Amino acid sequence: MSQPRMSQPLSHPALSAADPELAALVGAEEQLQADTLRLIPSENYVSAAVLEATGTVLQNKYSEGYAGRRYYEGQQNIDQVETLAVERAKAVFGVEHANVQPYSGSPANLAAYLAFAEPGDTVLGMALPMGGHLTHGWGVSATGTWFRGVQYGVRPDTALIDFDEVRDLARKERPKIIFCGGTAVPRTIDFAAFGEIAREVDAVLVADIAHIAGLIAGGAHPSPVPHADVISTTTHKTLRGPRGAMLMSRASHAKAVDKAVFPGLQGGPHNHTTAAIAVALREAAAPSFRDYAHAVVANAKALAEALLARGYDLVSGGTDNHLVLIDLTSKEVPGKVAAKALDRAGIVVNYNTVPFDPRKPFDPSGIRIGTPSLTSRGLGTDRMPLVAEWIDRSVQAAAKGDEDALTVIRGEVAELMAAYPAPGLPTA
Ligand code: DSN
Repeated sequence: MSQPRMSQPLSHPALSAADPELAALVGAEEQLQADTLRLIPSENYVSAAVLEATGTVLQNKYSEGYAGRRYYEGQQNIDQVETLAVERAKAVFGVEHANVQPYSGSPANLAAYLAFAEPGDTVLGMALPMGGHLTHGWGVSATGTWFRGVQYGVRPDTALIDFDEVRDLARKERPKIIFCGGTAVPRTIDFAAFGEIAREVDAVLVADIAHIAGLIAGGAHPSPVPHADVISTTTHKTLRGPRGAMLMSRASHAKAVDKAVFPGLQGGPHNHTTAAIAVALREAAAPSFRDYAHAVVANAKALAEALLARGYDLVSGGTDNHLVLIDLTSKEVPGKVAAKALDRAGIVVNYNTVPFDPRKPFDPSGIRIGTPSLTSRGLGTDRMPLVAEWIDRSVQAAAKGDEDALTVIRGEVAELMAAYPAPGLPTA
């Protein structure tokens, strides 16, 4: 494996001159992202163009308000940047309204609460340990303390969302908002079923598509547009944009959404991020992005098959999207032990709860993996058996405490990844 270039970053000359210590850390991170197999399903590599947009002088500008209605002057260019992002979001997702200002996913979801509920109101969302998100009303989040979070889960036998439970809870609790979507859901979200339930109880349906936005944009997952009142998404996962977020809605909800984001929750938008979102959306509109989205899913399915063939238990038995949730109980290796061993082997994952996990969230039974990043580097289905083999060997090494085996795998990983240059990273 090549050595980290701690003292000789290949790029960022101004940063290197002004702050060599920080520049070295950036260089080391570039090396790490180049050498490793990054399997965290919420991460990706942005293109060089998206990366450049985030580093522009647009970050010098304040622009509270919206295009044509700002509280600061000098918006000749910023208004156009934001309008481009908004129009591209509307076109890519087929929505009537888009707000591109939320700083990230959690503020975007909080803005949805602000727009459609009062403190103390009941909201219905998927429980975090079942695959949901903190901001869907989970207790330790502000959304579960300022609002009354009621949570649905998955069926014990199939690990699929239990729509009988969702419907029963909705009828009984009459939530103001229903959230669907999550962070560890390996199967297609049935937006139509959620929409029907939300309409029956007169709730606002918020589809949080953060994980699958790129798949939806590329036609590899059904769209929530006909069914959801509001769509919340981050922009940096499968969508391959900068770290940011968007709220999209029907025209009838546009005012409420915009007012909640600004002035309700946020101050000035991050214009450099808005610009990078616009670039990412242009990329997402290209025919090649459809290929990318479908390749992400094909890779995840191939990886799931290869893991099943090696005797791994997968939550729900496989995947329909970019994500695979592995229950390591039968391997007798805790998720955290496996994740840390995999990290030492150059394979970056996160430990994760599995539905009905008997272990604690900080020391759960599973690991969560996904294929957005490796697909961005050009790995195809033919490589997935090898990825599964590395995971298997690493888990076995973790069980035996075999550090030498992990070092060998790390070398193999770095060698293969060198053949697949990562978008946006300097090439040595
Ligand atoms: N942190 C994100 C994830 O990894 O899924 C969700 O917010």
